[in-house]
Amino acid sequence: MVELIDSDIRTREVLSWDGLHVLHGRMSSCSQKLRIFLNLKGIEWQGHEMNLAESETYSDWFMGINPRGLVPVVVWDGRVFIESNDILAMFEEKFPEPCLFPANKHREIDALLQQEDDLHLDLRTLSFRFVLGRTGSNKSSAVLDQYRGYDAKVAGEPDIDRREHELDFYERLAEEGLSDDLVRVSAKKFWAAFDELETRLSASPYFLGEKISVLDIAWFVYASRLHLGGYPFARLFPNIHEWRQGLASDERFAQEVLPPAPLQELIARNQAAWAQAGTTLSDVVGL
Ligand SMILES: N[C@@H](CCC(=O)N[C@@H](CS)C(=O)NCC(=O)O)C(=O)O
Repeated sequence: MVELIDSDIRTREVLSWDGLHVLHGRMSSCSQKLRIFLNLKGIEWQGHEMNLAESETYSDWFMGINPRGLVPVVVWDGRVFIESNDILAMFEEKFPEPCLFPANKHREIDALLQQEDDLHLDLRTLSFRFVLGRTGSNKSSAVLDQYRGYDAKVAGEPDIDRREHELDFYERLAEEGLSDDLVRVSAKKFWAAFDELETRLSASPYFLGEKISVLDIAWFVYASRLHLGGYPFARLFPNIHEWRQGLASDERFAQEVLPPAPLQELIARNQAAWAQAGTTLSDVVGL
């Protein structure tokens, strides 16, 4: 569990917030996963939406509660938690009903959630290019330098590794954009993961059997994002297609992955233009 200790927390005002607060991003996949989880558990929370396009999570204020500059963050009666998968596990322990981490499957869940976390920057790559239509960086070098330079700690230790990971992504984005080659590398990793998930879904309606688990939530978020980007699930992975559609008919899932109206319009415009130019996700990756 990644919980900040008192000396890590520089934005002291959050220590006096009452109740459960979630700092999140509307289109952030980890935030969507957490919101769906909270919906299924029926847990009440107060939201603080961060604008990722404007790099709000790199501000002094936000870095004072997450030295990694990432959403989601949970502030709960003066305690500050980061890392979405750890946060889900904590809520499972405190709110066991309905069970979303089946007791006998912890090892499998850990492995598949780790795989999901490892694919995070690949999702961002495909998402930026085929959902947001963004091929350049939204973060200036001044913003990145400031982010690198924070003397921020997690559990009292310098925490530069996670930031380096983000910096690599954004610096490469600024220098090289999102080339077809980069997109293909990311899509290949997803292909391998989906191939495995498709097989699981041929044996049962959900990834771990008859009941929805945290894995369905996590992968629903990824599949929904790629669906927005034009990923041809119906043609390539019919079980995943049906499973995603089934979950999307539940408002507790659907409302959290729905892009705001202006983004929906942008996606529709971009998809039409890419179809005409022969540069959709399927065209570029050769799906
Ligand atoms: N391992 C972290 C990853 C969190 C993460 O990467 N969050 C992204 C949004 S999904 C973020 O805050 N990005 C900020 C940005 O790119 O400006 C977790 O699971 O909480």
